[in-house]
Amino acid sequence: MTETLGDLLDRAAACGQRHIVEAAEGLDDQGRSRLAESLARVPWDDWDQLHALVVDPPAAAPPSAMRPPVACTMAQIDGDALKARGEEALHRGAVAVFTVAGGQGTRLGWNGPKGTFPATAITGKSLFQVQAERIKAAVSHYGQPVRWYIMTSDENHEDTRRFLLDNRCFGIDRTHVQLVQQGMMPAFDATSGDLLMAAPDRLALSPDGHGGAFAALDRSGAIEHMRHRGIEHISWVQIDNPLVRVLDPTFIGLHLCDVTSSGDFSSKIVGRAHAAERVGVFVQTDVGMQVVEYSDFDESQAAAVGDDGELVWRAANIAVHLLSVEFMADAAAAGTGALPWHRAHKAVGYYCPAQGDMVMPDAPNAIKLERFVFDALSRAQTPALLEVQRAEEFAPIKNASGDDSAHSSSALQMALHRDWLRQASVQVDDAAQVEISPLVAQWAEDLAGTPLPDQVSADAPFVLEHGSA
Ligand code: UD2
Repeated sequence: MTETLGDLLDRAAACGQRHIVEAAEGLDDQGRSRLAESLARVPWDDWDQLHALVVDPPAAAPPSAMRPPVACTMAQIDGDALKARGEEALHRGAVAVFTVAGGQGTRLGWNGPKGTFPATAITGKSLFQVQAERIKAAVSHYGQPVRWYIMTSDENHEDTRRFLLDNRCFGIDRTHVQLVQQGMMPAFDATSGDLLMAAPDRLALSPDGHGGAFAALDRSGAIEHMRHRGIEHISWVQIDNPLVRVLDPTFIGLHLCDVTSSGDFSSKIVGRAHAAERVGVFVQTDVGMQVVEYSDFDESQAAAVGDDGELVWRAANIAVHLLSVEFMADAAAAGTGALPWHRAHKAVGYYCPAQGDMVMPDAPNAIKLERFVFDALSRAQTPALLEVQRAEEFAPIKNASGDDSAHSSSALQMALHRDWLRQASVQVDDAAQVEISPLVAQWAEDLAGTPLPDQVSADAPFVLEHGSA
């Protein structure tokens, strides 16, 4: 039963949020209904716990008794056998793709959903188009429709829907694409713990973290939809990585059949590039496998080097997972309390009722709370890790410049595609600008049988598109 504005304002007052009650007094009917919508997003029943987490957080410390996790490498596994098992699942239509794309992408400074960002080196295909083409390649290869679930948030849901429709889902049957809206959480004043307002008639809200996916998939009926469609596992990928192999039969085979895997939660890792790389790290503890986020690792620990000269904590989380539908259903049934809230200290502009104006702080003034999917690892029986090559699978676009930027990602994409052409005995200039569509190849061996020139020079960009000579 939805609470009225009066009920919600009573709850706000009981939680010491009088500034909101006062703001409501000056609103017209439209403003009052907008404020009611905002206030309905606040988990009032958890107020005391959340307020304490904001104003008096427990000291963050990585788990005790950590040790590096065991991961499989491509050299160790029977790749052909596992690939065959993964292909069986794909031929059965048992695997769907789940793309988390609800983030605000503020670091990129892009005005729109991150999935609309032009990501490929020469043709500038959007991140959504790249993933759509990878899905299309699998559909034509395995002869089965692939369901594509995309997580959005209030901030980008409509724009995402419009973009995909305007682009006719890049050739994917639109009935096979389902947008799933995640929950939102209020932003809190970092000092007082008071709710921040974005305007006189609404709170400052932000997406509740990709860990909000379990509740979102359950609430939207997507889990039931998957069960009904015979989907048993989802391939979980982030929208920000144009090299991500959204359906990798070898990884699927390992997840389903390898002795190290209970088939509920598996992940890909790469070797961490350096001690300061902003990625989470998989660790093994006495209570199971966990990911320690880069923000929770102290510098000395993050830089620790073993006798082999490698980083001790090198198992970088590239956010490529396989989860069983039943594992997700159980995680959703465990309720929103099953995953811990993580605090992010950010600068958030807010409406100040006392001044009757917006305040735009330079320094972080707010606490945002998010849930992370990898905190569900503790619910998995034996999660499996597969180490893959960074150069082949990881070129994220997160920042406007520097590391993990569009520039660094384009360079990595072209280096990989030049390497594939060389493996196919093409002479390629080091400075050649090349782009190979996922519809042509997602692995080097996919180029077998594709007509290729003897050489590619730096004189003109070289693009291999589906159907191009
Ligand atoms: C994430 C991982 C980091 C590493 C890195 C690899 C976390 C907290 N950190 O760093 O360990 O794996 O990726 O590239 O995951 N998203 C949503 N809803 C939200 C928040 C995020 O859909 O409420 C999506 C977002 O659209 C993006 C992905 O999740 O695709 C990660 O975004 P992020 O900014 O939370 O994490 P990031 O990229 O700093």
